[in-house]
Amino acid sequence: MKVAGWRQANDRQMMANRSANPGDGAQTVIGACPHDCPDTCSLLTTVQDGTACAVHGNPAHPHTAGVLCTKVARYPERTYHPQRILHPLKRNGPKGSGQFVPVSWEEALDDIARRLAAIAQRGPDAAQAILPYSYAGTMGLVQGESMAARFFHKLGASLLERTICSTAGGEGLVHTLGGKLGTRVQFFAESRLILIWGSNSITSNLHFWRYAQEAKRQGAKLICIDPRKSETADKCHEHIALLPGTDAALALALMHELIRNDWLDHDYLQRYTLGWEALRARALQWPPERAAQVCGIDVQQITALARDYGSCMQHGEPAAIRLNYGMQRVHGGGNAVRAIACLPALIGAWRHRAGGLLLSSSGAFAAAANKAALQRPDLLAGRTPRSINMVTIGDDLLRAASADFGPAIDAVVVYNSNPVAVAPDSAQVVAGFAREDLFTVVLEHFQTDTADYADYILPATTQLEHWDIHSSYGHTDVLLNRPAIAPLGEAKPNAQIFRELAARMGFTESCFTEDDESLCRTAFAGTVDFELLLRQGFAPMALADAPFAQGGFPTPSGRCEFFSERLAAQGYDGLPDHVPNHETVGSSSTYPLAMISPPARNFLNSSFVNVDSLRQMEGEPILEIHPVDAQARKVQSGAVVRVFNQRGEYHCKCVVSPRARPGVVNGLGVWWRKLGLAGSNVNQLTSQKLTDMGHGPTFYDCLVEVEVAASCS
Ligand SMILES: Nc1nc2c(c(=O)[nH]1)N[C@H]1C(S)=C(S)[C@@H](COP(=O)(O)OP(=O)(O)OC[C@H]3O[C@@H](n4cnc5c(=O)[nH]c(N)nc54)[C@H](O)[C@@H]3O)O[C@H]1N2
Ligand SMILES: Nc1nc2c(c(=O)[nH]1)N[C@H]1C(S)=C(S)[C@@H](COP(=O)(O)OP(=O)(O)OC[C@H]3O[C@@H](n4cnc5c(=O)[nH]c(N)nc54)[C@H](O)[C@@H]3O)O[C@H]1N2
Ligand code: SF4
Ligand SMILES: [Mo]
Repeated sequence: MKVAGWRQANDRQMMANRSANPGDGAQTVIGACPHDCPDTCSLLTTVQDGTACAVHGNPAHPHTAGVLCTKVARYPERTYHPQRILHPLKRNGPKGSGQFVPVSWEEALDDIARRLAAIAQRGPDAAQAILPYSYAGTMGLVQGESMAARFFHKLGASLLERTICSTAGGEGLVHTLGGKLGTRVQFFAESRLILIWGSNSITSNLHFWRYAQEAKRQGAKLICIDPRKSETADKCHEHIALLPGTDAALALALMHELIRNDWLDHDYLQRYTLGWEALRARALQWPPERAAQVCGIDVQQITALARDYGSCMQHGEPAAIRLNYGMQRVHGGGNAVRAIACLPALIGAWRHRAGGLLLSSSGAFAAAANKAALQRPDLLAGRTPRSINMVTIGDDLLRAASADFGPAIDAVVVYNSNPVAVAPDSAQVVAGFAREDLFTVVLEHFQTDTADYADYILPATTQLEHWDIHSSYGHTDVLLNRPAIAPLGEAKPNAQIFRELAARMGFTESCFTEDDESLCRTAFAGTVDFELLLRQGFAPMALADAPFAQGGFPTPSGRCEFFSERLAAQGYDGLPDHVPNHETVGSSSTYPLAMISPPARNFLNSSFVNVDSLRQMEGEPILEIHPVDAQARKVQSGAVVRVFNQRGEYHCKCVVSPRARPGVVNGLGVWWRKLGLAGSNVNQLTSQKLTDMGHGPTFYDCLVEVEVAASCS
């Protein structure tokens, strides 16, 4: 088999990567942070005698500036974790019991290939009973969707709608600005007013926060718009604690005030936007009094925010908005992003490089990245498999075959994801993965909640052990990751595992033998200088400073589309509007509290929960509750509470705190279920209902009730 020599080749490459550091014998290897974080840091790994001793931020990379977050500063602790999976494992107990025995790679891969082939050979399109389930455990283009996508395309497996994070906002942005594009992150340092909207930047976007702090030092005003009084809200000049899912109402009321006071850039509106008259009429239906009621905030907070935002550009001072995905995990998430994305055009903020808005910069790489070359959709050869939405995996694993659905899902191959912990409505997800007749393969570093349900766990390499190449959704540089150490134990890169499975399935196309370094070269071939990446680890994309200073929106009309013909043609309202939550506060007396579950600072989704030093910093799974709501329920800080709704119950420690606003409780982080207090996490309560656009999840659109747990009262 051609692929057999991969490890020796990898070792040779790794040795060549190290730049000698004379004196102490240590070497430094340049890499990239693989995690699902907008910052995509450039890493420097110190290697001594084949062991990675430390990982630092690369001072030469402007966005990283030598600084890493607490989590990845502990990457060696995660990599050399005593519970790292280093050998293939085969289940030898009931499903979900977590009992496994080591097996050889030969035995594991032979059996997996045989079982997948048996499903695929049942008949035409039968391979759709096989589902790949993957997300952003690594954001790398190679260990993400390259060889894996080729494998599943050739097989004709079901496609996966990768919707679990950002599709609602992504669609909202695309239908307004034309792409996932916006203000370049470094120019926030020159802004005079920054709205940090649905983003706890200190936790989830630290390197943006550096630029915001620089602006603050230069006299800029920072305003945080977030139901939770987050660590970022603490450091801003103002905090607007609106109810979850009411951002579009706030944005429309801001427009109302901009119109009423004529804080508008009429020239920009006339030249570069589409549908202004219609949006104007819509916004005039949203006086601040109406929005204040919907948002659960004071009228004056809205009028003051409008004055700050509207008067800025009147004085020639740029105002910029940092949106993050936190505010689009509700029913109206797509509309909310659309409404907010209209605002900069009203005041002409795009004219300045430090004005405008940033939700995601990933569109900057769209033209340069050779995704089709990496993923080879042509291997489908005319077949059009169904798509399964990763948000509704709970229901879909339990669905029987039907004309509508197609075959039942009989096999799942999970990589770069932990669905049993991160997908909504855990009761259904767990029941699905617990099916004795479901064949489940999990490629992992650790025995996660999902791996517990596997038939086979295959040991995957970490970022220190493999090649990869990265774009970013926070900045606009491409980064290369070189392996710093040899794979631990018998671990293999995802791409290698799929190469070896492809060989066993008899896939003979030459694309199934392309090695990882070559895949890295393929990713940006012809657009990014690979030699530069090899030398310094990062390469900036060539982009305009102020993308929409003179219009040029990549929408069908070339304008900022307040009104979207494309959305109207799909049966949507062509204008942004406030779309109430599925589970609106006040609509249920049984479950009167809204629960949001934003990221914990020391975890990254469910990654790092098993790293002891980081878990110790987080302490225990907690629920923040406002003193008034706590008193009404006689719960005190430190008590174990039962948080419950029609979908299930979750036990955690209660923290009575003004970080929670009245009527809203905050369950922080996606804990591993088995490391929580009673074997579950917040997703026991969240629903599989979808967003208005993009088929996204509604994690923060969830009503609950809270009481002191019986065992502790
Ligand atoms: N430390 C850490 N960093 C992370 C992550 C992590 O888990 N931990 N996750 C990573 C991932 S996957 C992503 S997608 C990115 C972005 O991840 P996001 O999930 O966008 O993370 P945050 O920036 O914390 O934004 C969430 C903020 O939105 C607030 N929020 C919740 N509902 C609403 C609402 O309806 N309206 C408004 N205005 N605000 C609301 C929350 O209280 C929270 O402070 O961050 C990444 N970075
Ligand atoms: N309640 C609630 N739920 C949420 C969220 C929330 O805010 N609240 N956030 C949502 C969001 S924004 C997201 S993006 C999703 C994230 O969901 P996921 O993308 O599933 O993220 P993680 O939980 O970090 O799980 C990633 C897994 O991939 C593994 N991994 C990492 N690198 C590799 C590799 O190279 N190879 C292999 N085989 N495995 C690897 C890690 O060990 C880890 O177990 O969760 C969502 N779930
Ligand atoms: S998780 Fe984010 S902040 Fe931390 S090292 Fe990675 S890219 Fe940088
Ligand atoms: Mo995410």
